[in-house]
Amino acid sequence: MQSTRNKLIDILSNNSDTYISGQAISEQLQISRSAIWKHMKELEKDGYVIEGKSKRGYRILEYPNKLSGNTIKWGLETEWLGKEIIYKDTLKSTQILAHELAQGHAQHGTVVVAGEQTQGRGRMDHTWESSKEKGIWMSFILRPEIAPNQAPQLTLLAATVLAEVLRRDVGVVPMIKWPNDLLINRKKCAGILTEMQAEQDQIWYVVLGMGINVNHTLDDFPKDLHSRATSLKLETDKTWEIRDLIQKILVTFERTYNTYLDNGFSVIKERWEKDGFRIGEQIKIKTLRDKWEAPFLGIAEDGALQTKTPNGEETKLYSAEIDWFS
Ligand code: BT5
Repeated sequence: MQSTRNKLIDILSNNSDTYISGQAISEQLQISRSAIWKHMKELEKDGYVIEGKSKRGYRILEYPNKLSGNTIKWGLETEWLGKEIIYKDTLKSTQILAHELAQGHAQHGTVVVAGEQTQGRGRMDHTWESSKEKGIWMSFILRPEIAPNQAPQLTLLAATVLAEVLRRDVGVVPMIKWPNDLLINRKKCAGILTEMQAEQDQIWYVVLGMGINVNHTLDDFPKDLHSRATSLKLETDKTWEIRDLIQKILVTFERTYNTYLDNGFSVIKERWEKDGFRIGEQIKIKTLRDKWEAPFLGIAEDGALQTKTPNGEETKLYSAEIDWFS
């Protein structure tokens, strides 16, 4: 249940250009005018700047700089993604909380964001470094009506979304390394982790996590990542507003996801392959059992890596590392 305070912020946010009268707020929230006034004073203590004019009403002039569910929602132009945003200063992992919420019936499009993660995770129990307020650490809860074997397509879809935002809004040249890395100048600046709960032919839910290094300097990374990780700040010499980037990602993700549901994976595949790292080249491949070199032929309709076995036969791989850093 949304608190009265959050509902009040929603009402004010939806009327950001105009004043909304105390009477209208009181009717919508079923609370007295003096209760509204008290809520406004509390919001001001939290850094909201609210203008109140007699006869006209209230409007928000400024949101607090600090990230919160409400500040991320302010001005967010999506229809379903991020209608519910849960923000925590510190979490073990946004994936863990998102799984808990999804099992408790959180709605499709719920977004979990953390200021820092103490146990951020990658694939196969890898660690994901998520230093405090330096990056975007967030997970989406999705309830897609697709078959479980199509879920890997969502990782590739998310990668094309990040590539689009990085190119269009940050002005860098991104490359997508199969299946889930975003590289700038051959260094990793973002990773995606898709996890799901499913039964034979039905997905219960997907938790899609994204970690993006935004305002890190080199010292914010552990030493072993210095030669292979990067951030938007390191690449552009600019400090980026995290809230603004989150909104751009949400809007672009929602649009791309809708396109995917309407038109299928082929549009995403085409976009992915345009930015795909080392497509057509000879790559190093590592699976649980084997290591070998083979050509990267492209990605299959189901998101798998198309390549050749050590014996030279064409094959599809669903889980592997390519061109890892040794
Ligand atoms: C990934 O795994 O790249 C997926 C990362 C997903 C992180 C998000 S953050 C929000 C959500 N909550 C979570 O707990 N996770 C998701 P993988 O391909 O396995 O890559 C992990 C490897 O990347 C590590 O083993 C390191 O070598 C490297 N690495 C770790 N932290 C990094 C960072 N901040 N930047 C670049 N590389 C990093």
